[in-house]
Amino acid sequence: MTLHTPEPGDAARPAAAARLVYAKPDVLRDRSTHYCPGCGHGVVHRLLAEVLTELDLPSHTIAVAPVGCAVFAYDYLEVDFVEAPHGRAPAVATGIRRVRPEAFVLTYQGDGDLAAIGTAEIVHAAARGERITAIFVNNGIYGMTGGQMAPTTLLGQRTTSSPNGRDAALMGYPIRITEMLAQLPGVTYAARGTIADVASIGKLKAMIKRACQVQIEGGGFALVEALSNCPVGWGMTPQQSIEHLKGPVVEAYPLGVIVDRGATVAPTLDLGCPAPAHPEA
Ligand SMILES: Cc1ncc(C[n+]2csc(CCOP(=O)(O)OP(=O)(O)O)c2C)c(N)n1
Ligand code: SF4
Ligand SMILES: [Mg+2]
Repeated sequence: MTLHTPEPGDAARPAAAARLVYAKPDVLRDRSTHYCPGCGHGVVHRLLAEVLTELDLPSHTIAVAPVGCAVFAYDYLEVDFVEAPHGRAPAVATGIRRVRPEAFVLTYQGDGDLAAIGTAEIVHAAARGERITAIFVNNGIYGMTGGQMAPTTLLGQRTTSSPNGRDAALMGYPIRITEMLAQLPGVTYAARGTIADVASIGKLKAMIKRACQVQIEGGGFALVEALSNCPVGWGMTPQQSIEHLKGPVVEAYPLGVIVDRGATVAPTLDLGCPAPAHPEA
């Protein structure tokens, strides 16, 4: 990025005004996205681009794109991508890990993708302690297909397939899948953040960075859930959706680091399980 260098007498632009406050990382392509106004996916893309750049990872990265609104992530992030069928990103990433042990392997999935059709894949990739960094964008709905109920949909939430609100007796309870996965010994790191406000975005970035560092340091499975919004699917303005995110959504899905077993520490619970071996680390 070229900065304006003030000339003597350039009163309109004093030297202090040329201080660089923020620069878009090159890995975030300079193009507009297909996301709806106010959608949180773009924020998560930016954080990923920043973290990959700060850790010097872009040229080593093989990412796996989901099916869902983020299906075009490969068009926005300048890293190698493989497109997985709906829900199968962890399985595809496992294959990449097997054949490219030196690569930095990243998955990006929505909640329909990860917590519904792909439940088996995420559970078993986590249980195997795959050395993968998984980004899970939970907006509590199937955004791409028209706002149907997902496993993560809040009780009482109206969706196109729960028009009277999600009823536990009929439709079951929301799944806190990150807490479920965190119990598995193969999971080195699991955390939940949100894009709801500036301070939270900073914390979410730190979580994503930690999840990437775990992989670099040879740890097991690392997962970051990003609570996000879907103004269109929620039937709200972007501002209303952010207020909803900060209120009922965060209440249902508490923020913070759920587990950090340390990259080099053998992850064990009271299950008598040995730590997964990562000979390539
Ligand atoms: C095997 C298969 N089943 C169903 C679909 C239809 N489908 C596409 S995206 C999607 C849901 C996406 O929701 P989510 O993963 O939460 O992503 P979001 O759009 O909310 O970001 C579904 C059900 C599909 N493409 N492939
Ligand atoms: S439908 Fe929802 S998740 Fe998809 S782009 Fe629009 S706001 Fe984002
Ligand atoms: Mg979703």
